[in-house]
Amino acid sequence: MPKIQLLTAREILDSRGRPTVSATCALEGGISASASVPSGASTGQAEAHELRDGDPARYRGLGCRKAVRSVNRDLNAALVGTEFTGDPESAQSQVDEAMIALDGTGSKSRLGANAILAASMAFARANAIAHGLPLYRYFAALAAREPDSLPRLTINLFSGGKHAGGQVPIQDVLIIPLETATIDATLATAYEVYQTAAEIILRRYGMRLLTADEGGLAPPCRTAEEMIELAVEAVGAAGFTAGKEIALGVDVASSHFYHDGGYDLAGSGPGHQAGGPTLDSEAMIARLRAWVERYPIISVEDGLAEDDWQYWPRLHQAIGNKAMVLGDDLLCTNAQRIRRAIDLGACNALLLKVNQAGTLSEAARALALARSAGWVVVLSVRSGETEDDWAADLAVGWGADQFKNGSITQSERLAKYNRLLLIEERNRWPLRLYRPSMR
Ligand code: 2PG
Ligand code: MG
Repeated sequence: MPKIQLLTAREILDSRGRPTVSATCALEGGISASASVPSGASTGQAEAHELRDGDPARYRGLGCRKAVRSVNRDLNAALVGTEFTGDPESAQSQVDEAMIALDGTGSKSRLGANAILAASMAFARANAIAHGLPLYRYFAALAAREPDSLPRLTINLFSGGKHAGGQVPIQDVLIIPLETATIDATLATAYEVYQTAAEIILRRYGMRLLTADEGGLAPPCRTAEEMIELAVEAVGAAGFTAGKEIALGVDVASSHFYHDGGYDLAGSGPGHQAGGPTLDSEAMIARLRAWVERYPIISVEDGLAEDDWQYWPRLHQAIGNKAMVLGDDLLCTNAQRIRRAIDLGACNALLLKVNQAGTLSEAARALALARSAGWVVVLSVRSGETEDDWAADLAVGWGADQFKNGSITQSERLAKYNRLLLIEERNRWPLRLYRPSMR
C-alpha cells in the first residue's frame, strides 16, 4: 500500500517563459516521481484558479512561489504518512479528495489549482510505478478501461487571437488527417502540410517561418476566412485532398472577441478599428454555418462565447450534423457545466483540459459525463506547456478520440508527440476513427 513520504514543489518556467509548478512525490520504499503543470492564455472564466504571486516586481505578478509553498507546506503536512489502500482509482481519488477538502474553496483559490494538480499528477506517476504500470495504463485504470486505441491528432497549423497577437480574431486553424493509420504517418503528413504552408506564406507575405505560442504559423491574414482558405490551399498544394484525407478544425475562441452581445469578427490586431460593426449571436451562427458548408471543417470549438448559453443549442442545431460542436471555455472541464450543456443540447464534444478541473479525479468525472452523453472527447494541452509528457499518456489511457497538442514544432509539443510514438511502437493500437457528428 503506498504511503506518501514527502511532497515537494519547485517553480520552473513554461514555454512562454512564465513560472509554473513542478511537484515531486516520494513514496515510502524509495519510489519518487515528478510532474509539472501547464497554463492557458485564452482561459475560461470557470476554470479552477491558478495561484499567482501578484508581485509586479517579479515576473509581472506571475510568480508561483505561493503555489509552491502550498505544496511544500500545506499539502505535504496533510498527506504525508497517510496510507492509501487498494486499486489506483481509489488511491488517486483519496489523494485528490483530501486536497480538495483541504483547499476548501470551490475554485481551489486558496492553495491553487496549479499546486493541487502538480501534486495530483506527481502522485499518479509515483503510484503507477508502485503498481508496475506504464502511466497510460494507470490512467486507463482511473477511467475503468483498457487502452485499445491511439487518438487521432488535431494539429495547429495557423494561430491568431491571443496566441498570435490578434492579427485575426480566431485562435486556431487546425489540420486533422483522417486517413492515416498511425501516429507516425500522421506526423509525417502534418510535416508536409506545415512546410508547404510556410513556403506559401513566404511567397505571399514575404515572411519567413515565425511561430506563435503553440508552434504554429501566424500569417498576417486580414480575415478569418483568408486564414481558413490558406489552410485549404496548403493541404492541396502538399498533395492531399482537403475534406477527405485531411479535414480542418477551427478554435474560434469567441469568448475573447465577444463584447456587449456582439462578436467582433473583424479582428483586433494592428489596423483594427475598435467600435466597428459586430455580429449578434444569430449572425455569428449563420457565419459559422457558412464556414462549415463552404470549407472542409469538421470541428468548431467555442463557436460562441462561454456565457452565450442561450444560443449554443441553436449553433448545435445549425452545424451539429456536419461538425463537432466542441466546448472549451464553455465547459471548462467542469462537471456542472457539462451537465448543463448535455441537458440543453448545447454541444456534441468536450475539450478536456485537466488543469481546468484541477485534479485527475475531477477530470475523470468530466470524461465519464461526456461519454455518457455519447460526445466526442478531445484531450487538450495548454498554450503554455512544459516538457512534461503526461498528456500523451492521458490521451491514450482515457481513450480520447482526438489529441490537441498545438503544432509540430517546439520541444514542449514534441515531448508529447514523441511519447505517443513510443507508445505506438510498443502497442501498435489503431488510431481512433473520426466519428461524424452525433447529436
Ligand atoms: C485552447 C487552448 C489550446 P489556451 O483554447 O484550446 O489551444 O489555448 O491553453 O491558451 O487556453
Ligand atoms: Mg480553445
